[in-house]
Amino acid sequence: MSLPSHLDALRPGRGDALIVTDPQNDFMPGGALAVAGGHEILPLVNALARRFENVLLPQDWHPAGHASFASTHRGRQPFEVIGLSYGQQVLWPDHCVQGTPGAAFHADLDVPHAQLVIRKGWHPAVDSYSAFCEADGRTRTGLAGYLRERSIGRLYFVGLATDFCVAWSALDARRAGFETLVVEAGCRAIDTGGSLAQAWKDMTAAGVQRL
Ligand code: VGL
Ligand code: ZN
Repeated sequence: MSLPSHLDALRPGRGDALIVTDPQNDFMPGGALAVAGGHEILPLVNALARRFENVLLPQDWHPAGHASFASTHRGRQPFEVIGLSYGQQVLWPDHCVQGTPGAAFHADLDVPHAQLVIRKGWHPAVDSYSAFCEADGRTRTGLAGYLRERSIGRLYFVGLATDFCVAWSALDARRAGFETLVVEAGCRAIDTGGSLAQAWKDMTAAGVQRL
């Protein structure tokens, strides 16, 4: 596919990375936590990724019985919010269970040159939307250190979902001092309880650029 002109004009270099967040089967239509239109991003993501030397793939990767699954909590339903030890947690359908087909990258994702797959959400008791830091706000994934060691200072985000994993990662990227851009055409949202509007409000306030 040909890129829209504002993306066609991008000339990413050594210090830039494209972060393709969670392009996994369970977030695609038909998946356990389907994001509406999730698969529609793939042609643009594939075309954009060809411009980048540095492509990174966060992968949601939960053990069975994860704390973010509604099924783990007696009497709870998906999309309810409960309090866990580290704060408020949206409960989800079981999704992206380690080693299952739902956790695999979508077959139409075409980024063979991606350099790093970073798995997150593998601590049984803690969720991790962000690729940088778990939902307890303390436990780091090591991604910021990896990027620093490689002198990567500017991050372009695409992927799923805009209002959870993309937004939380982009906010943490800003906190860690990276120049941060979200390519809106390369994202799709879950949008539960006003989460999408809130995510853009928070990202804009934090200095995330909306492309
Ligand atoms: C995500 C909810 C639960 C995401 C992951 O990738 O945005 N959302 N786990
Ligand atoms: Zn998850």
